[in-house]
Parts: sequence; structure tokens; C-alpha cells
Amino acid sequence: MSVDAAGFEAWMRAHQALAEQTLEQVLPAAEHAPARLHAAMRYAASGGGKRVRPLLAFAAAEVVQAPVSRVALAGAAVELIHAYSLVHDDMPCMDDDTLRRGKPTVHVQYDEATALLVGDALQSLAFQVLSEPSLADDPACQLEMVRLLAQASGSRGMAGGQAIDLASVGQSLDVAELEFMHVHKTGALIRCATLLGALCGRPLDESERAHLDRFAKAIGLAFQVVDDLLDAEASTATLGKTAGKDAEANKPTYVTVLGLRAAKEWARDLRAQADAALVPLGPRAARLGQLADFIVKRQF
Ligand code: GRG
Repeated sequence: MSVDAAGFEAWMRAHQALAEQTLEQVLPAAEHAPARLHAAMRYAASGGGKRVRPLLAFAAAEVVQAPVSRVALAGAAVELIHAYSLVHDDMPCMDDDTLRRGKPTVHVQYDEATALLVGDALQSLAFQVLSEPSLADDPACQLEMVRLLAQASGSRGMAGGQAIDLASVGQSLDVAELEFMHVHKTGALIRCATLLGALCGRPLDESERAHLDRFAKAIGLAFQVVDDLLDAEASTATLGKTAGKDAEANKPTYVTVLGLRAAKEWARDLRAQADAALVPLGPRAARLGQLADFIVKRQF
């Protein structure tokens, strides 16, 4: 990989800022009626988070030299789905958490009914953004993007993974069952962000798309293994969300199923699988490699 670490830091900061700016533009103004709902949507979605999913879209877009303005919209659509999932996940009927991104969760800051509506409205907004006419020249390609996001967030993706997660409390899962849950709950949206970024540029041939997909699947799972490790090892202050939640809720995780050492090895292994998938994509995939490094080495 030829791009240096300092270059990556600057690239990441610039693209996180672009993701932030795009969300600012697409979120309804807080003064517009219904003002409380709009303010709560902004509270949930802007000004926080690592913006890993838009970053994956931007990095994948470099492989296909896609126009940045289009990728920004595609990345924002995925981030809106992610923000909705966090709001609903934090509600008392799910994980019942009070802290997210260093702030009170939406149902604490506002109320439960507002949190429910915030999630609903962010989800609808995601599909509105992804169907913006300026996002693609080819309607068939744009329809494919909409279909990918719908699949990744629905019952065969994130929502399905969340259902398995809720049902797994107090259960002992084996590694295959744990992987099935996380491929859906966390991996599907990460994979989708990567593929959407690539769909914003020149068409990939079948083998390029398969390599990118292999990368996205491996890094989606690596993201979750690291999330489990951080939940077990990092502090609430560093994470900006309650640490140790998984153990407290008696949830199976990579740490409880594999043990700390093997979970760390598994994260490294998945990182290597992701890297290997990038090789056939050539030097334009360098950003994806650096981002994979960031995902695996992150401290929060
Ligand atoms: C409610 C349908 C529905 C789904 C919820 C995403 C999710 C499914 C639950 C969140 C709980 C959780 C801790 C999942 C593990 C991985 C994950 C999504 C972590 C949070 O994502 P980050 O680290 O968060 O990208 P930031 O704040 O940086 O955006």
C-alpha cells in the first residue's frame, strides 16, 4: 500500500467532515414543523460517531473513481439507517441504554415515543436520499442500490440480526451461530456501504465485485469482533457508551465464546482475509486497506 499513515489520517478527517456536512444538508431543519421530531432526528444523526460506513463508501468509490458528491449521498443514506438502528437499539424494549456517543440516548433526552418516531423517520429519509435523481445516471443501478440497502437493513439483514441478538440473551451460541447473527446485525450494513460506494462509479466486472464483496464481509465481521473486545476491555468514558453491557446482559459475544486471546487472533485473521481480497483490485483499493486497519485497531 503506497499511501502513508499521515495521508490516511488527513483523508479520514476530510471525509468524516464531508459525511457530517452531507447529513447536515439532508436532515430536516430543526425549526421546521414538527420541530421536536426534527430536532431529535438531528440530535441522533449529526455531530457524532466515527462515520465508518460513509468512510467505507468513500474508500470503495476510489476503486471505481466515482464522483464524490454521489458517494456522499449514498454514504449518508447508510449512516441514517445506522443512526436509526442505534436509537431503537438503545430503547428500554431493546438494550435499554442511557448513553450513546457520549450523550444521553434519544429516549432519555426526549421520550420513548419520540425515539421510536426518530428511528422510523431516519429510515424513511435514508431511502429518500438514496433515490435522489442526482445520485446516479442509470436508473437500474440506482434501483439496485435501493434494493441493497433495503435487504441490508431488513429482516434478512440488520433487523433480522437484531431479532437473533434479542433471542440469544442467556443462551450459549456456538461460533457459527454467533457469526450468523453478526453477519446480519452488523455486517450487512457495512457490506452494503462498501458496495454502494462502488456502485457510484464505473461498473465493476463480476470478479472485481466478488473480491470487493469478500473484503466487505470480512471487515464487517472484524468490526463486530473488535466491538466485542472493546465492550469487554475499554472504559465507558473512552467508548462514549456503557462498557461491559454484553456481560451484564448475559449476551454471547466473541469474547465469551472464543476467549479474549482467540477473539483477538480472529480479528487479525479477518483483517488478513480482507487484505487478501483487496490485492486483485490493485492500488486504487489502498484506502480500503487503510480503513480496514483503522477498523481493527480502533480504541472506541
Ligand atoms: C434496532 C433494527 C435495529 C437494529 C439494531 C446496530 C444494532 C442493530 C445495534 C447496535 C448495538 C451494537 C453495539 C452493535 C454492534 C456493532 C455496532 C453497530 C456498533 C456501533 O457502531 P459504531 O461503532 O458507532 O460505528 P458510531 O457511534 O461510531 O457510529
